[in-house]
Amino acid sequence: TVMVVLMLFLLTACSGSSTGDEGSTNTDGGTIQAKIGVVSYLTGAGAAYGEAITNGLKLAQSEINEQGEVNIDLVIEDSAGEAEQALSAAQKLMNDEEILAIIGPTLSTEFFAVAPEADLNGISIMGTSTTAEGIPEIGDYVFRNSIPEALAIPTAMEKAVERTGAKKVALIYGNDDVLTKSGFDTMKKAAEEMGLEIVTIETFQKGQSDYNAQLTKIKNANPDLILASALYNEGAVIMDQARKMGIEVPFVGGNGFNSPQVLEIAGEAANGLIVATPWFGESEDPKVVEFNKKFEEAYGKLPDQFAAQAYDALYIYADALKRAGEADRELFHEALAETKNFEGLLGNFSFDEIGDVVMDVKVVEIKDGKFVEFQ
Ligand code: 1QQ
Repeated sequence: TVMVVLMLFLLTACSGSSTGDEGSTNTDGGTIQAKIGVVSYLTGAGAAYGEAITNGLKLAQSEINEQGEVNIDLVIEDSAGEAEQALSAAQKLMNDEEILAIIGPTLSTEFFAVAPEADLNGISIMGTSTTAEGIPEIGDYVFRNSIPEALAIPTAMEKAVERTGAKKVALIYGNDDVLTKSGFDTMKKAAEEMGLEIVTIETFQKGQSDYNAQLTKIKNANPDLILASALYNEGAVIMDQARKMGIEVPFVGGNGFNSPQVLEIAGEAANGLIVATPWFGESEDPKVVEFNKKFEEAYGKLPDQFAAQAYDALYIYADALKRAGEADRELFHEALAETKNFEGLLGNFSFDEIGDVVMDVKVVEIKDGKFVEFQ
């Protein structure tokens, strides 16, 4: 009788999973099936961030699924860079019982609207590009694999000051975005701690196209270095207009500048940008070389930091899913939180106790129209 009961149990379990009425705990022939929801900035002024992210995710997805242990279905929603749209997209995803966990949204501004809801619903959510202060602190189910500005910016500033001997700095930041404000707070604090003289602080808003007033003040204050906290669109235009006004000093930027779009928009005016990142595309690490090759074959261009972070993020999810053993939100959450010493494109990665990143950061600069390692 024990055998019969066991067989009946196995039969029901199997038929349950193959017809899909087990919800998110599908397994198919030993392969763990899972649906991951993605909220990404795919249309509008910052769409290149979301394009890179979703391309990185899709490339990882095809490799992971080919390996066969898990099979991931991505359900991708556009947030247009807007907190409200990000929230309604995420709510739609969270209402789907089959969605195991979420990746995104892209901007910290959006993430702060979405992550508390995911946390309340017991759904793990991971930012792959969100670098403002306070992200993992939102809750137990909230993670990121992007380097916080609080770590990245001071690293870039120290290197820049070391090489240039800068004493006077000017600050410029977008005051209507969570990330650009947070990056500014970090810049100001670091400047004070480093004993730098802040000669002026200027602000701008999203979509602004003329920075003449701000840059005139900066030029007159004669800084040795400009600290800029901006997304790529505004940041690139600021650099372009600064160079046209004869401001030649280097810029230290926040994470928003880690996009090839800066070069695309500002061209030669982007020379002299210094920024911290975990990603260096010219690395000879075989994993990076292979990723570059596959990415270029698939999308006709080289990957950037945002693509690499997203690619690693899906592998981190797949790894947690394998350890969870089934696509169950609770088991997945426990396994994800235990991620330690994951070896990705961006090097060795672990979560700390609150779901923030433990990883190394590099400093790069734009020189002769190219991101190179900062010397
Ligand atoms: C944030 C960022 C942006 C640059 C992501 C694209 O770091 O909003 O946190």
